[in-house]
Amino acid sequence: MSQPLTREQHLNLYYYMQLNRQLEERMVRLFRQNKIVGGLYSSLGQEAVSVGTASAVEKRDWIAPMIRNIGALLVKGVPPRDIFTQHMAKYTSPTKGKDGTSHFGDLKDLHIVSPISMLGDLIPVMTGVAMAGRYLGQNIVALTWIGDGGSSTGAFHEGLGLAAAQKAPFVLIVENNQWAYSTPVSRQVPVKNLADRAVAYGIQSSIVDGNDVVAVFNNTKYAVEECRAGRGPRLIEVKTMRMRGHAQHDPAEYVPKEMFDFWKSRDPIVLYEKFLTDNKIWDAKTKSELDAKIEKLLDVDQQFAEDSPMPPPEFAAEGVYCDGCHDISAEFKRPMSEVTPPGSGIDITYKLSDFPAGMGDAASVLKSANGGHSQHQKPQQKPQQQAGAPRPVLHANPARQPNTVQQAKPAQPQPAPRPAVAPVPPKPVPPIYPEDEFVEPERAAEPEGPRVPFGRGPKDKAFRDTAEAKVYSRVQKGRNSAAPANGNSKNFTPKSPAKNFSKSGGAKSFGKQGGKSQGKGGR
Ligand SMILES: Cc1ncc(C[n+]2csc(CCOP(=O)(O)OP(=O)(O)O)c2C)c(N)n1
Repeated sequence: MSQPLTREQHLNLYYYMQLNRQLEERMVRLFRQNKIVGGLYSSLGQEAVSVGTASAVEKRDWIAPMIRNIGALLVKGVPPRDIFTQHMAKYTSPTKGKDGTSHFGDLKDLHIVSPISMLGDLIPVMTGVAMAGRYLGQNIVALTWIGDGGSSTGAFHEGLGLAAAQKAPFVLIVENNQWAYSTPVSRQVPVKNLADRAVAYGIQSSIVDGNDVVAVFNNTKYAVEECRAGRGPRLIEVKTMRMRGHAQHDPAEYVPKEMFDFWKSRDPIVLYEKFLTDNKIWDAKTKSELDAKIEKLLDVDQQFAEDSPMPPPEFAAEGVYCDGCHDISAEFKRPMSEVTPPGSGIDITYKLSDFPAGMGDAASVLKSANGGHSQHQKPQQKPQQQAGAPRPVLHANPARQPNTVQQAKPAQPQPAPRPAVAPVPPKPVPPIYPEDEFVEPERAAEPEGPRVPFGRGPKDKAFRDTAEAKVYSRVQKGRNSAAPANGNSKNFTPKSPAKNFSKSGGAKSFGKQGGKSQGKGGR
């Protein structure tokens, strides 16, 4: 885990993070020139997550990136031109212009499963990939990413439950970038650390500073090794920050400025440049050479994409259904006889060694919980955590505290015999985000009683107290059959109430018109 990186590995981490950033910056410019056809989701500030995690898997391993993991595609070997052409929907793109974002993969060589837009679905899919790899004797690890928002989907939990029960060699990176669209984590998840969700599935997890690329790399490498040794799956929560809106259309005005300022001071590339300089891993010349290499590559690939044609119209009808385009077959790395009958035959009856004590512990747990008696007893209350109690501090260097929060410390692998670069002493990092200072925006108090199905502004509140509102809400409930407050159900018909109670008209205009409406019939 704490094995020091070689100089080449260090420089590669920088190269891919910077390539990731420069590529996306160019795509933002292309978007503004109206040359990007699909959505563009920035990973600004999250480059260390994509690059650090993807660098920790091997060529044989499988990844399934999400929208903010362009860096992982680059590390796995996808050339920038594929990402340019894909977003510009060019005929030269991996999907030949049929998709405008990053819905493409490479099952044959690079072992990349295409993103699935339905958040969470990649978790059961990649669990399946991990299980298939084990079945075929490939000794591979499967890895995917999920956002903080995506960690609340059903598929997340179903998939993780399956992975845990099957002990699948599967690594799940929970990319906690603090926001799901405009919803902060604290408003959609009742736990502080998303890594805690692993506890429910009995799997190991850790928390890492997602802006420290070496920490991300080391932690993921360890998780991958654990999986390969048959001790998976593992969940890693990386704490980072989405430094732009959800996509290009979103200026993210709901994010407190202080939060951006805080995370800007922790920019992963700036931090890593300083690290490389302080530890004499590079000098100014090396940096400018790497930067020039990136610029040259992007110049060529961008030009290629811009010069590429759009797909011909008739192509829209082609490739809709698979007509044998996928030349994929199971690659057995073990004798097939091991997994086919009779070799695979098992005795299907379960055996209990010492029932009831051995009955999955249920009987013994019940016995001790009841103190040997059968009646129900109150479970012991856990002491409440005191407000203001110290929060767990994250450590930049996982060597110091590999599973940085509550998990058991794993065995330390032996250091490499001759490290190219001396290991860096662990340094404390500031708290990831001063959450205690995060003041929620003021919200109007929820009104008591039934809600009039319109706005919730002060005007609406005033309206709610009026007699018309009470009548109206009944009419809405029962539509035309509802009786107004005076019991005159026959004649009461509000005249286009929704229209009248518009922004311009407000409660007043509805009050007047609605109250007077005494027509016939319904709407
Ligand atoms: C099952 C599902 N629900 C809703 C959406 C729409 N959607 C796309 S991205 C997104 C926000 C995701 O937030 P998060 O998981 O935190 O990832 P981030 O965008 O921050 O990287 C939502 C709700 C979806 N794609 N899939």
